[in-house]
Amino acid sequence: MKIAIVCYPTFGGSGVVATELGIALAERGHEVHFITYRQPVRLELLGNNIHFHEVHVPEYPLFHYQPYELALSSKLVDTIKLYDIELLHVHYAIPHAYAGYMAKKMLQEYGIFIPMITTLHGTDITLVGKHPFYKPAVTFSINKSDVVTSVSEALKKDTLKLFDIEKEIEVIPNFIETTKYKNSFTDCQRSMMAKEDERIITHISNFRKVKRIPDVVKIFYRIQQEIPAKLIMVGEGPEKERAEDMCDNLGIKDKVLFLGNSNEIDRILCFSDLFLLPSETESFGLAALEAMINKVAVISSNTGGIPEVNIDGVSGYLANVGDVDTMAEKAIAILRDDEVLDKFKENAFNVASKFDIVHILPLYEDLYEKAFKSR
Ligand code: GMT
Repeated sequence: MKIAIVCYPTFGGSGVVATELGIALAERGHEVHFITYRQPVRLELLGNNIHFHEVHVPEYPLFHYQPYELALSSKLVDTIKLYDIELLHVHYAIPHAYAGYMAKKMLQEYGIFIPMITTLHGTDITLVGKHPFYKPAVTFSINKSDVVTSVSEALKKDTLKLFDIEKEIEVIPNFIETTKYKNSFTDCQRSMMAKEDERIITHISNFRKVKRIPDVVKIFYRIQQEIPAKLIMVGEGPEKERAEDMCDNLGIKDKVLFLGNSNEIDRILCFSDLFLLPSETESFGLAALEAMINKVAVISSNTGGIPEVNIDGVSGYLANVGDVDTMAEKAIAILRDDEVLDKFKENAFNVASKFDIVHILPLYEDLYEKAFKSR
């Protein structure tokens, strides 16, 4: 099938899911066309059946806001016509499903009928989409999609609660390619990061408020009072400076490494013992899944879709949002004993394996087939 994928190309779960899905579809013989404003961060290899088309938005001084949706829907029309694309898969209701619907309508003028799949990732629903300024457009875009998917049962429930949805929502979780991890890294450079007797705690995110970065620092502060440990913070975002100041004020700055954005998170996760994800809300928590497949136990909040991924008492522990005391206490319980830690690490890997792409990809392909046939 010839498939167009629209996503946000930056660091962040939805872009990663869209990119990995596109790569896997291309490996299965589909022709995949990414259409977005920049080459997606994890899309390194372009080839015969994997293409990237950049959306350009000309700057015009009269406009206070440059019209990205307009440029995107025009680019969709041109690309779909030029490459005879058969199906459009947009990740994020805002503004992608909205622009996709316009493209669909314009294409009908040329006698082209293309089905649109919309995947909801969370921020488009729980954080931004529910705002009254966007709500009518988001509701409309979801209802006008031919197929709608959400990345967790929790996100499906939130969507149905927040919007008047007439469409069936299919849950297709985030996924991971386990074969990549079977033989794990042979050059896992743990000694560069910590001493032999130190545990390594990791947090990876885009450092937005929703990630509750101060909680990460507070949990680590309590852990290192009991157990020798280092904290590795990966990512960039608005809360990073505050976290750096906190570490300085708490006198732990020599135990915390801020690494910035990384394309090689597996190299960091391979020597990590524990992953912290105390988010305010999280539709799935792809970062936790990526940690788990690298045999890293997880301490997280019990919000949104996280309990569908991190299983309490098995792959780690969960606590209420903001309950840093319980999170620290549970973290220490896992980290204190080698045997306990090894058990949680092994369990984390086993739970993560259930989200292998081999189970998830056919779910998308089935939906594509159905949508294509019902054009
Ligand atoms: O929260 C992020 O780190 C980025 C965000 C995004 O929009 O890309 O991630 C969302 O989509 C991911 C992929 O489906 C999910 O795993 C994340 O949980 C979700 N983030 C939130 O719901 C806050």
